Amino acid sequence: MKHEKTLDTQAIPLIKRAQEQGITTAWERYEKQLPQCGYGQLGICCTLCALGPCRIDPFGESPQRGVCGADRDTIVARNLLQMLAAGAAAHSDHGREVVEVAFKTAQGKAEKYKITDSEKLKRVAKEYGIKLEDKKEADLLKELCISMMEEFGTIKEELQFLKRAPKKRLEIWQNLDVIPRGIDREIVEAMHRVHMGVDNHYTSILLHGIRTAIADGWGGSMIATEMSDILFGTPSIKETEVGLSTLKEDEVNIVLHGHNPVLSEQIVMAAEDKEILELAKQKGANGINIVGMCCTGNEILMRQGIPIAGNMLNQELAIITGAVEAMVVDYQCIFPSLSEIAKCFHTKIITTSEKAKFNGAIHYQFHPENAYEVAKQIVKVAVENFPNRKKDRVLIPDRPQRLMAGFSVETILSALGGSVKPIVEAITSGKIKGAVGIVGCNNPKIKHDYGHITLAKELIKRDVLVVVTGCSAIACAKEGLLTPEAASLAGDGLRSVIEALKIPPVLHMGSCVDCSRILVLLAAIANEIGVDISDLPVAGAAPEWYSQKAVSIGSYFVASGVFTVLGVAPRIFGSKKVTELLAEKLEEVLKAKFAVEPDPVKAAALIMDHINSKRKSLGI
Ligand code: XCC
Ligand code: SF4
Repeated sequence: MKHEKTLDTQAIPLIKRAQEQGITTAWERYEKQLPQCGYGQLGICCTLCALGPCRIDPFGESPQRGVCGADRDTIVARNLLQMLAAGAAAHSDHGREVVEVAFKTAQGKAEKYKITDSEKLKRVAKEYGIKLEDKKEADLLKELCISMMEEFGTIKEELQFLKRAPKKRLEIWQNLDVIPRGIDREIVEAMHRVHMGVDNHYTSILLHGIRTAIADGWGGSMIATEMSDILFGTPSIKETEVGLSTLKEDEVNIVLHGHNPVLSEQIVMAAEDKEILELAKQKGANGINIVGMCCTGNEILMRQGIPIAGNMLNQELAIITGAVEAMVVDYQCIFPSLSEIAKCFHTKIITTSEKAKFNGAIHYQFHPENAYEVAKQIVKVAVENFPNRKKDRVLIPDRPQRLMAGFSVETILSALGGSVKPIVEAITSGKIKGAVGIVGCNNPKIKHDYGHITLAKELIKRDVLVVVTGCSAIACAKEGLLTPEAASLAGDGLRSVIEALKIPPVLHMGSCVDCSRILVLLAAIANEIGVDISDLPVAGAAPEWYSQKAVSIGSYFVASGVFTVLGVAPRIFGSKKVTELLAEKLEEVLKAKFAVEPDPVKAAALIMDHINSKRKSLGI
């Protein structure tokens, strides 16, 4: 079965159904936007202040300046920084929320939460210079939370986790004066700089973008990952299923969508509550089926082995199956269209975060103190909604796909016998040519999942180990690339390595904030060889990115020394200077740069050239 919009065979019948029933999805809404504004695409439209909106003539005619006098370079750079700041803020605010839940846990105010990985707690506390002595775990957690909260403010001069970066990378950051001082501070300063009449030099604006992105990757996101591991457990290998077919005909289906694991973990527990299971039976259901969506889905997949229904462009389709009793959302990447689509079915859209409310949704306010109660209420709402499901309107696609996930750095290291040495040896011997992180979203500008899957296949075929996060991981999972059997698609060298370890050629490392795990892994490999990350035969790619968070992720990859290829053009081409800086000049200072290549086959070729040249420089 082929389709022009998606590679996901399970999505096809639902896209068709939507068209037949006159339900609009992101694809049609995108088409209705065409042609998208040319000024906007080039980044030369400025709406920052009320002297505007202003735009620059792309062909050099008049006007060449906004009312305030800003030129195209300033406007493009400021727009980009504003996007990046929103992305860094989203990741970091999520991180802060996890720390807040941990803090309440340490104080005994959030009784349903507990410390799950106490070894990691000790390890991270030590990194923060906290004396372990014979402190109680709760006290240790409290001290760690306070230290992490300080990272957000202005007390410190540099973030703790930057020390995880190779020495050479730290020196590069120091010389360029882009060491982040505090996570919130850099984000606020970014917003200050984009105010009319503040930072008007594109280089200065973009360098602060680099600083803010580092504060996300080595700060807010890393804190989110580490603290989630401490509270909910560090992921280990899990096998389960992926696709819209994970929804069940005879059970209450609850989809958990968004990014933060703090409530979803409780919902997973609440769905096992005897009283509620009994109620489900009374309502005629054979059980309660929890499935994930996007990165909340990735979080509970990585830690609890919960099946995952799909990625970003699957969210509307899940409702269109007619089989979802409740879609529970926290924040980020949740289409405002969901409550409209839900009106055509019996599905209830349940919002849970004070900062992410939706028209037409029911709101259940989550607090760490009452999390389990709220979780139980939500599950109950879903169960009670089961009899409203119209059986003749249910369309659940068949053939779920198996997958293996849970590859935290800890799990990868333990699979390798405790150190990165075996990877380094495999890379040195040439069995593995290099490693590439494929990350990021879906975007209707690119055929759904095509960018991720094609790039991953092209790379593993050429003996490149691929690691994935976010919606990219889910795309690859749907194609079966996250199974050990996918070794048959790998080149001989890579195949020999992964077959011995019984792991897939594409390793699922987690959610979007878990791109920080990729940084930790890269740093470990670089430190083992005694080089910088930029010396390694590695690259990053975001073939179908859309979000502001992806701008931040791409930027901290490049800031960390990783050549990064984007599949969707960023809105910078209205400024030659900004484009040159990001695609060329950054290399001189950061030893890494961006490239844009919408065709994943060509992107693979670009990446291979890069990997081969790095191998040559290393003399391997
Ligand atoms: Fe969102 Fe994280 Fe992008 Fe997917 S990948 S569309 S950001 S859910 Ni991070
Ligand atoms: Fe126009 Fe300058 Fe205001 Fe932007 S900041 S809208 S370019 S006047």
